[in-house]
Amino acid sequence: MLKDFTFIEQRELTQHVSLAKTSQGLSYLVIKNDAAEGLVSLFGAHVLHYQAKNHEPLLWVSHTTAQDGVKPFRGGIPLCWPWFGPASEEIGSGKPSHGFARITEWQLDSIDDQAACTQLHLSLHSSEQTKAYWSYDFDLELTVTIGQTLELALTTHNTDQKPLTYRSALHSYFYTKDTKDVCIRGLGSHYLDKVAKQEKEQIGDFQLTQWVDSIYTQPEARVQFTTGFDTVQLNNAGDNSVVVWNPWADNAAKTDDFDSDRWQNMVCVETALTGEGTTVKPGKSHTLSVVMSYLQK
Ligand code: TA6
Repeated sequence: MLKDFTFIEQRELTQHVSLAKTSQGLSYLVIKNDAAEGLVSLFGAHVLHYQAKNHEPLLWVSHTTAQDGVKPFRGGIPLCWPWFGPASEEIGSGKPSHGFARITEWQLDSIDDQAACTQLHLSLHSSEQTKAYWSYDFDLELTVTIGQTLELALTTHNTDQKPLTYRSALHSYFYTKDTKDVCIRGLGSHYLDKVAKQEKEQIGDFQLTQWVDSIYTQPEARVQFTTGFDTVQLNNAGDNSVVVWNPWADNAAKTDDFDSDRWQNMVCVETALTGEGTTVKPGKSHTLSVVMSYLQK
């Protein structure tokens, strides 16, 4: 389990899931079943750790991440919702980057627990607190399935009387051996290079050689990448883009919760709903999901 998280108490909920608390008062779900182990914070419904038997950890978490229930964790799978990046003028200035789902306490609704597969059901419901950020009524559900694969499904239910448009990303930080080991395929050809501030065409597979912050707008449903430990496949659904990010040395050094000496050991490959996002009619729902699996060596 992640050595950066020290629990002062732990209580069994099911055969493979316990509820742990830290001295900062945050609650975490610790999962250990026959196939894998995982760690999910109720703050932000944030998957922080997943490690399948006979594999390295899949996710990267900064050793200097905040754990204060105010700042979002740095690493794992932050849930960017109901917007991606800075809030638009329409939403209003001064709102948190990547939305408020990752900085809000979620509730655990239920656990489906089997020997080699544990499914957590978490939810976040509109409230006075959320309406300070975003005026809509909504129910947001996250299902996390921990087994030989890691699956996340984020479902937005529009319980308002008017259509809502949202953007989102399962902002996954993957653990890599080194930048030179990263090769990504299935991103499609067109992307928005946020570093160069240009639209570009991807020629061949993606190699990680410099600061990258790119939104691929025509990805295939299956994106595959190498980490130096494994070849990982993402089966994405409900998305309209995949975001690739690595801050590189200078930006990592300038970010206090980002390890300045471990930026070479991560790459973000994000299942995302960016640009126009998607509009959900009153009473309807939309799901953004990813299945993460290992391809045989
Ligand atoms: O997904 C890439 C990105 O939008 C980058 O621009 C960078 O800001 C990254 O997300 C991390 O954002 P955060 O708010 O978590 O520091």
